[in-house]
Order: sequence, then structure tokens, then C-alpha cells
Amino acid sequence: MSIDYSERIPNNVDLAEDRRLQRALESWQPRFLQWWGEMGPALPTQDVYLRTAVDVGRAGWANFDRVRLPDYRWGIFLAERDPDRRIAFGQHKGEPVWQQIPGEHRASLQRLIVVQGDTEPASVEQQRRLGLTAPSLYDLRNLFQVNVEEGRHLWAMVYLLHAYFGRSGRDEAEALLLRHSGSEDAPRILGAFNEETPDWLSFFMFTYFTDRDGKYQLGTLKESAFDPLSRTCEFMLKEEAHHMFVGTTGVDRVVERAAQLMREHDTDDIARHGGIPLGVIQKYLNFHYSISLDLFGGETSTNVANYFSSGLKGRWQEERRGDDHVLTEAVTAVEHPDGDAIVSVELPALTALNHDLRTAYIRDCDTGVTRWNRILDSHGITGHRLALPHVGFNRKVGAFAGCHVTPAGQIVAAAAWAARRSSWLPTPADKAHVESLMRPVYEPGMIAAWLAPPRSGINGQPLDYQYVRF
Ligand code: BYC
Repeated sequence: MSIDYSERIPNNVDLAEDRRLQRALESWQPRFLQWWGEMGPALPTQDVYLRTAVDVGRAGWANFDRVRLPDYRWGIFLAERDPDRRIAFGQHKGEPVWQQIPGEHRASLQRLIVVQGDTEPASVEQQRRLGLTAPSLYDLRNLFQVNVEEGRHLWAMVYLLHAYFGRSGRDEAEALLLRHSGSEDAPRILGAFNEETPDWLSFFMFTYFTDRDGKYQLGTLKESAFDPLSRTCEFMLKEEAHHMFVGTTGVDRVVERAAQLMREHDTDDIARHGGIPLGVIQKYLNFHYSISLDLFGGETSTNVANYFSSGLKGRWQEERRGDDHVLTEAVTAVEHPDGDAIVSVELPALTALNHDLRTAYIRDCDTGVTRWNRILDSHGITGHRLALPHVGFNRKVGAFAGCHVTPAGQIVAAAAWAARRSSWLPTPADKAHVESLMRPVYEPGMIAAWLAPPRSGINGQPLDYQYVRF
């Protein structure tokens, strides 16, 4: 199903057939562009080597070309419709999926779409200034690729709001451009999206851990009985894969360079040699992982039970699960604080679905840690290991909020936790060191000294390709 690029808003949803919707979206478009100009990438560029979606089919869906950033063709692309698709879970299991929203589910679905939509522009805002300190043109190009696609993911949610939620959907679409990351008056909805992404180590951790929450949340919305939401999430997931590649390989390269410097200078203290010490990498990991765990909501949630039972939000890989997909009888074990111990309690599986999703996410996060430790091994560094902290560490949402859990998983008193905070989370001195390394490298093929080069270029281009022109 190819995409019509002759339209003002490229799309594969026959927008031209629905004049009212087309006009509504065309009146939102200049506001989006104004937002992009004010809150998008701060670094002026001439053009960037970007991929643009041209088809939603399996093969060859993207086209690579040099694009002026404000001219990027943001559009509306849904995966192909499966006319036989049926609801895979909940009380409506087995019924045909919905092309329109049943009245009783409007408010909940709108809430889910708004929360999802709110994260997309938030991340662009958080990353706004990173271009000013890019470690290479390759990395700069990847940053802009992530940014334009997050912008497109905002379009995906705004299309749903305009097309299916009438007046209140249009108002919510406006509001998505009015809230801003970190704003005192109108912050973004979810915690992690109001944090700063001030340096490239944070960016790689964000794209590894926080974008991965995106992968899992989109995976559950792809299961939705509301077919247009399912189809848009299915296509968003394709674009999302590159964002996680940026995070995984970004952290790979920081670890690789740290290992090289440790060997070269025979010391762990590589800060004086222009590297990021493993201890600092671990603290950044602890921070980004723990705030991303919060994005899954509470361990017990009636919201999520209702979403599942009514068919709005499924589980990760719902159709591959071997159970009844209704879960009214099922129970599951969840870790819970109990005094100064962490115990396993049995809960109804339905109310523990945030925990179910978070568990799949944690397993996935672990693969990165294994790979980074393998890089250390390959350099003969065996005394240091990176690790995910305990699920209860530094949590602000859910059962562990208000508890003081160490990375090793011990509950301690508030004062004891505060006394050791600086060995677990980035300190002002750690941040100042990382910041001191953030100097732009804009010559083709050159790379900042704190980071190893990538293994290969983008779309078969060489590493010294001029990925961005000024
Ligand atoms: N911060 O019942 P609970 C992405 C609220 S990332 C602030 O436990 P529920 C991306 C919650 O809203 C994926 N508030 O939560 C990544 C609720 O408020 P109400 C984004 C929070 O509803 C990188 C109350 O606390 N997509 O795509 O079961 C770059 C009670 O909570 C937080 C989605 O999240 C928090 N962290 O689950 C770009 C999918 N957590 O309703 C993009 C859509 C909870 O009582 N969202 N609260 O006023 C959802 O599925 C759910 O809303 C949540 C929360 C999973 C977020």
C-alpha cells in the first residue's frame, strides 16, 4: 500500500475522500510546523540524509535522501488492514475488531492515545539542543532521524484524535503542542518526559531504555480492538526499531571506548584520559532504567484491568500466549515491599498487567547489559560488570514509590539511602565531566574521543559520508 506524496499531508488513509477531516488536519499542520520551529532541533542545518516512509509493506518501505529538516514530509501511515482481524483478548474476544469506537470506550481510548501522543513531541523537546554537541555527523543524522520520526508518531496520534474523537479530540490535539517537557505550568504527562536529555550519554540511555518502553506500549496498543489504533502502532513499531538501534549501539560504543582507554592507560580512572568511566555509565544506566520502569504505571492497576477486559490494550505478544486471553481466574506473583523485606505476593493477573508488561521489558533490557559486558570481556576487562538495578530502585510510581531500595534490592532507611545516593545516581560532578566531553565534531568521518566509531554507515554509505550539510 503506497503512500500518496502529491498531497499536502502524505497519507495512505484516503484523506482526500474526507474533506472535513482533511481541512481539520491541514489547519493543525501549520501549528505543528511552528512547534517544530520553536521546540525542534536547535542546530541550523542545510540538509540531512534521512529516510522517509514511502510504503507500509514488508519490503522497501523507506526511501533515503537529503532533506531540509522543516521540509520533511510528515504524514499518516497505517499498516494494511486485515479484513478478517478479530479481537484476541478480553470480554470481546473472538468478535470482529472495531472500525469505530463504541461510545462506552471513548474516554479511555482517548486517554491512552493522548498519553501516547504526548510522549512523542516531548522527546523532541528533550533532545532539542543535542545537535549542538554531536560527536559525529553520523550521530547527528541519527538524532535528526529519531526526531523527525517522533514528530511523525505525533501525527499518527493526532490523526486518530481528529478522525475519531470529534471536538474533544481536536482540543486534545491542540493541547499536545501546548504542553512542554519540563514546563512548570504545562508539563508533559509522564514523569520521564519531563527530565532533561542534556548530553549524548543520556541520549543513548534514553533511546535504549525509554524508547524501549515505547516499543512495549506500542506492542500492547497494536493488539487493540480499535483497528485504526492497532494499524498505526504496527507501522510505528517499524520506525521505532531504528531508535532502539541508536540506543543499543550508542551505549556499545561508549562502553567500547571506555574499555579501550582502560587497557591503554591501565586504569579505571579514564576521566582524565577523555573517557566516561564505567562507574559513571552505570549511574546513568541506573537513572534511565528506573525512570523508564515508572512509565509502566503501578504494579496493581484497575485502569489496566479495564483496558484489557474491554479490548483497548492487550498484552505483549498477546496471540502467542498459551492462556485463555480473558484472565478472569488467573493469578500472578508480584514483588512487593513489606516492611523492610521484599516479598512475593499473589495478585489477580488482570490488575497486575502493568507488571506483566514491565517484566517482558526488563528481560529485553537485560540483553543490552549482557552485550555490554561481552564488550568488556572482549577487551579482557573482567573485574567490572554493568548490571540492571533492582526493580524497586529509585521508583516514584507503583508499589516501590516511597521505599528506599538499593540497586542490590535491599530496603534501607531514607537517610542510609540518601548517604549512598551519589554512588548510585549521577552526581553534579559526573554530569559536569560528561558535559565537558560534549564538543561538536562536524568533519565527515571524524568522531569524538569519548566514543568508538560505529561499525558501519547508514544505508550502505561510508562512515565519512557527509550525513549532514550546514
Ligand atoms: N508519570 O493505574 P496506574 C513512547 C498515572 S513511551 C506520571 O498505575 P495505568 C516514547 C496514570 O496515568 C510509551 N503519571 O497507571 C518513548 C494514572 O493517572 P489517572 C508511551 C503516571 O493507567 C520515547 C495514575 O498515575 N505510551 O512511546 O495503569 C520517545 C495511576 O496509575 C505515571 C504509553 O504510556 C508516570 N510515569 O498505566 C518517544 C501508552 N504512571 O488515569 C516516545 C499509553 C502512571 O488516574 N499509556 N501515572 O489520572 C498507558 O497505557 C497508561 O496510561 C500508563 C499508566 C502505562 C502510562
